[in-house]
Amino acid sequence: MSFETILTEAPSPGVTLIRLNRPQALNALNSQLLDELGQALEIAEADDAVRCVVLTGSERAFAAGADIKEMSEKTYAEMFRIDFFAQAAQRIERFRKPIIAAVAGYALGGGCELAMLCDFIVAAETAKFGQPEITLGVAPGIGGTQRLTRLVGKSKAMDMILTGRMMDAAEAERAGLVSRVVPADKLLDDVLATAAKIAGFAPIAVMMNKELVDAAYETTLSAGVAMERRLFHSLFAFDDQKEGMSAFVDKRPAKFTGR
Ligand code: DAK
Repeated sequence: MSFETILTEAPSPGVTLIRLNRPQALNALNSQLLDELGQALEIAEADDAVRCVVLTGSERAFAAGADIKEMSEKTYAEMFRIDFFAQAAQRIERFRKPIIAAVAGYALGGGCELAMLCDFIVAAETAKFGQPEITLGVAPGIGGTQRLTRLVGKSKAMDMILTGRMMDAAEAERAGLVSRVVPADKLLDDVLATAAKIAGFAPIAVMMNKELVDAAYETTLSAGVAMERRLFHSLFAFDDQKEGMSAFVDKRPAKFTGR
């Protein structure tokens, strides 16, 4: 399928790369882009061969936010009726395979929220994160107040959201917003290698690991630990557990089959 506002590629077996592609608007998220992103994720979810997705933008911007030009004239009734952004956000929330954000340049407003919807963020040294909605007279609307606060804590989240200031990559790493920072010219190679590594593991185990980490945000500690124990037990029902452990004992690389 061909899209206009995103580009999709399969750079290595098991990996789908999705690039946001509205360079004229610093990849601002308009309805078409969110719709196409949702469709690309549907395709990746349905294809058993896809094991990991990388979401990226350009050197200048991951995404500079929701498209202000598209949003500016909308009324309350329209926003409510179309349930602005809800479908796209929920599509990513329920995506069951790992999705990594590779962020260079601006990740602002909805762009920062989109990155936070991914499983983890790898930042180029040029990355700049922010929730500048306050400067437009609004508030974050795709989970920014909730996810940023969980990731960086109340003090820094309040500082970012109430002032609209940007955080550079080093601060974002110190604060726990991003998993690591890499030189800008290495960003994509680094993240694609990470994705290829994940794509080589036992797919059911990968999906269960993702589900378990996500559960840490939704459950109590005891319920999360109980769920972890159960899923750990359940992994012994798969050939891939036997293969992974035998390969270790035999000192050879494991060949996972997804069974
Ligand atoms: N929307 C539309 N166009 C944008 C844009 C955006 N967010 N950001 C940049 N552009 C466009 C600019 O208008 C410009 O287009 P032309 O004027 O050339 O036609 C082009 O991209 C290049 O931008 P600049 O000329 O401004 O480039 P600079 O390098 O000078 O500045 C900048 C880069 C990123 C600092 C600046 O563009 C900027 O401040 N952009 C806006 C950042 C921002 O405020 N983002 C937050 C948007 S509000 C909700 C869901 C979601 C949201 C809210 C509610 N619900 C479900 C309820 C989300 C809201 C937001 O994200």
